[in-house]
Amino acid sequence: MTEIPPDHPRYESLLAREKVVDGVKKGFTSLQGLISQGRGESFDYLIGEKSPESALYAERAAVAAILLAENPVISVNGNAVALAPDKLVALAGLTGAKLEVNLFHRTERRVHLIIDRLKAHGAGEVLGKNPDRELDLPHARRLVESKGIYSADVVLVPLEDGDRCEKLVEMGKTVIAVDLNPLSRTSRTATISIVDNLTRALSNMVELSREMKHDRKDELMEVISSYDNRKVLAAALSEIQEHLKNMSVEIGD
Ligand code: PTJ
Repeated sequence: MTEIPPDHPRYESLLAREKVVDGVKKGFTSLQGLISQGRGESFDYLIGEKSPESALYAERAAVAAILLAENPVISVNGNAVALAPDKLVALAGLTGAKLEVNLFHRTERRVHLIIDRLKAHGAGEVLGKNPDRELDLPHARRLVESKGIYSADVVLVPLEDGDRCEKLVEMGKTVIAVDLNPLSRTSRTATISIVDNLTRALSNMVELSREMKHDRKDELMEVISSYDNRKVLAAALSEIQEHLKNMSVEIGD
C-alpha cells in the first residue's frame, strides 16, 4: 500500500482508498468495488465526512435490533472486508452475530480469501462457503447458508446492491443497511438505513455495542419501537442540504 502521511488533510479518505485498492490487488475485493468506493466518497463529501445525527440515531437502533435478535447475521462483501475487517469481527464478537460472506461478483477464490482475512483478524466460524439455500434472485447473492442469512431474523448488509435488500425485507427480516447514498434503492428499502461511511458506522456500532449489551431488553425494545426510518432518511437529506448551505456561505464569505 502507498504510505499516506497521517497529517495529510485527506488522510482517512486516502487510506480507505488504499485499502480497497489493496483488496483488489490481493483478490478479495472486486474491481467493481473501486467504483463503489468512489461513489461512496462523493456522498461522504456531501454529508461533511462525519457521522450525521441521523446516522448516530440509526446506528443505535441497529445495535438494539442486533442485540435483541435470535439469529443476527453480518453479511460481508469484498469492500467491507477491505475497509474494516477488525470492526466486523469485533461487532460480531460483542453482539453474538454470525459472519457470512455473500458476494455479488462471487468466485470461490474470493469467498475463501475473505474468510481467511476475517479469520486472520480473529473471527471464529465464518459462513458462506457452503451455501445450501437460494434466495429468489437472479444473481450470485442468492447463495446463502440455512443457518446464516437464510434463517436470520436480523441481517446487517454493508454496501448492498438493492435487490437482495428488497428480498430479505420481503422475507420478513429486519435489514440494516449501511450506504452513504440516502437515495439508493437499498437505503429506501431497508428497515434501518444507516447513511454513513462504513468505517465510521462500524466504529460507532462497536462502541454502542459495548455500552448497550448490558441494557435491559425493554430498554432495547424502546429504542426500536420509537425508531422511524422514513424520518431518518428525510433527516439525512436535510443534513446534506444544511451542510451544503453552510459550505456555500463559507466559500462565499
Ligand atoms: O464484493 P461483491 O462482489 O459483493 O461486490 C460488492 C460491491 C460493493 C461492488 C457491490 O455490492 C456493488 O456494486 O455495490 P453498489 O451497487 O456500487 O452499491 C454500493 C453503495 O454503497 C453505493 O450507494 C455507494 O454510494 C455506497 N458506498 C460505497 N462505499 C461506501 C458506501 N457506503 C458506505 N461506506 C462506504 N465506504
